[in-house]
Amino acid sequence: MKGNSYLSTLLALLTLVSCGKPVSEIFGAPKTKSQVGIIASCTSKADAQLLADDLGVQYRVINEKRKIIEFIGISEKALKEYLPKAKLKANEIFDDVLISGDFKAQASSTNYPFYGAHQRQERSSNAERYYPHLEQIEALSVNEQGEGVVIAVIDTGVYYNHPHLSPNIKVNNADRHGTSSDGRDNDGNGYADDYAGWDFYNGDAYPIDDNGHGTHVAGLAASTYMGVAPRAKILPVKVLSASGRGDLGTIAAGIMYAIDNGAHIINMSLGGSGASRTSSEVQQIIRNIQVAKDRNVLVVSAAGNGGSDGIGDCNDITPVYPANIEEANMLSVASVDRWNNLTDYSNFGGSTVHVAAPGGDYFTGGLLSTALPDCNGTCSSNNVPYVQMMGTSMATPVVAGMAAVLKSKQMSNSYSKIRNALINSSVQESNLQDLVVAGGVVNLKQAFDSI
Ligand SMILES: [Ca+2]
Ligand SMILES: [Ca+2]
Ligand SMILES: [Ca+2]
Repeated sequence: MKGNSYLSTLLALLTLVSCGKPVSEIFGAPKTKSQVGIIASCTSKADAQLLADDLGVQYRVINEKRKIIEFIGISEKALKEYLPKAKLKANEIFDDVLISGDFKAQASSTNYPFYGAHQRQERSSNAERYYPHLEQIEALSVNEQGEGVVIAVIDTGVYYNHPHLSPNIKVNNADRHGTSSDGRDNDGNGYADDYAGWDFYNGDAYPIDDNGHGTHVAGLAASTYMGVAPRAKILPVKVLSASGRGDLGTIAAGIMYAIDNGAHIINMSLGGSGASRTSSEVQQIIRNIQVAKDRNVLVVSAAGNGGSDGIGDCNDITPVYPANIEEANMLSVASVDRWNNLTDYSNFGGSTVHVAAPGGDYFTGGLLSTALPDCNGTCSSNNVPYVQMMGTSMATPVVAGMAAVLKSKQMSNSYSKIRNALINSSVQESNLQDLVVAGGVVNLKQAFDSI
């Protein structure tokens, strides 16, 4: 019988291994795409080694504690055929993340109302398969989901009618959109008809995303389906143009709006190194972040993607704003790959970049998250576009979502308590010691247990 013969093969190999057969384990991140393998969950590292030896392939331990192993030099199909025989858990093989490609930008001049929440779709039951970053930060082993917490996404806007985002949009019922709008500022907050956030770039009440960046960011933090905090609310604040550009003054205004309209956490996946700290616009942002601090709001900012050459720079030497604003409520985020190595593009800084989180890499692709629709305005509820993107822009909302979960555990948790928990509970990595203050990669389970 096949099963028995395999069992004996395993036993024979066990002997061979104990007699000093060369191990096939490899260390370090891949250098080329061909060195990227298939991720599987094994019952133990010893099993993985037996399997790799038997198949004549190499393996790399991605997370020993959680027994996540990468097999290099074998197809997913072959591994799937083999794993059940080896009594490993074949159902936990990851694909390289699915779905990528084009998304269509909408015309920035068009105002699409928020037309109401879709039926909530809970987090994907096989989230670790398509959203491996959730597994990487151990988000799936924490039951708290960010309920009651508001994350302001200060970005290119948010496609708030996406079925996996619309149930989580923070709406202002005093002011209304579309046919219910009256052109008046009914709640007296200074913004007429700001039902679903505000568009500071175009100066209107419809912060719909005309780029795609902000929608992707919002989904990583708090999509109902794959967000780190799938029950947190998203406050859309558009400060960047359809091409992803903006100015610091507009961003400063967006920060103030977020503070005044219920944000507990502000996500800023934006920044630049051109500005001087003494410029009036940077000073304005500093003042607004100080106001956020007084109101107990945590600000999570992208460390940056290496400037014009795309190779990560040191923020200790070349400051990026707003990430480099040294206020106690600022948390600056670098990006690591699937193997917890700093990505080539990510900025770093042993004293100015605080934490590192998964942000996608060139070998395995970007993080998968919500995208703009390929229809206009009100799309059908089965139009659920997704796209991959990579950058510190993606690592940042992963951390913002984690902060929301830590906040919802106990709403009285202060920005400093949350920030310290994220830094101090990071999984230590020797190669990140001098690159980020935390010396490792954020981990939601550990942060959650520590707070
Ligand atoms: Ca208003
Ligand atoms: Ca109104
Ligand atoms: Ca608009």
